[in-house]
Amino acid sequence: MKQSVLRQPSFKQLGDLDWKTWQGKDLATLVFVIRDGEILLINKKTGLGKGKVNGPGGKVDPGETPEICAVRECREELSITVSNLEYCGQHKFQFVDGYSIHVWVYRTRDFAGVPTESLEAKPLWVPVDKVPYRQMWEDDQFWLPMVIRGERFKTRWIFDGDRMLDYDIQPDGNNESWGDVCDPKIWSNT
Ligand code: 6OG
Repeated sequence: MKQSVLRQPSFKQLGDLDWKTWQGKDLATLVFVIRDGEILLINKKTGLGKGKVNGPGGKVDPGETPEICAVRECREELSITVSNLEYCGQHKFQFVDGYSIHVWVYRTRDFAGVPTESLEAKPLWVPVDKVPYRQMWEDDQFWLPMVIRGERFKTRWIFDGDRMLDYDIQPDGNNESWGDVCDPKIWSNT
């Protein structure tokens, strides 16, 4: 009988990797539109994280800047044109199977068009204090509240498939305050 070969991951913790020379195999973006106390999310229908709730975004094409990619992905996935993107932070995701992805995160209050379902994504607006973290990647609960509050970050993560094994979040300054979404009344219970 054929024996299946179990490959042990060579790293499980952040300290098992040399982060100074780390480079993501892919470069990608995430965009969060926030307006009137609500955040625009998607049910992701294709690609990495299919079946999860996430922000619109995707892999950066050759020759694109992350910001141009962010605008293009929002057009392709939701038929909206986002503008005045604010940089929020970046994630270094390392998976134990060897895959890695470096993700730039943006937020904005400004867009044109009506968020419309595509083959890649179905839009959903949710109140900023009712984000469905249990339907999202495990990391999101740690940093998406920072995006909403306007706190920038630099993060590193180790994942085994869907399972988060280790992480580090470093604060990296602040975005300009958005009084409406950072309303203390909304945040008093968190
Ligand atoms: P496409 O396959 O759609 O690009 N992504 C993650 N997003 C979150 N919130 N958490 C993660 O934890 C993620 N890993 C990847 C970045 C992949 C999209 O998936 C996002 C891109 O928007 C591991 O082309």
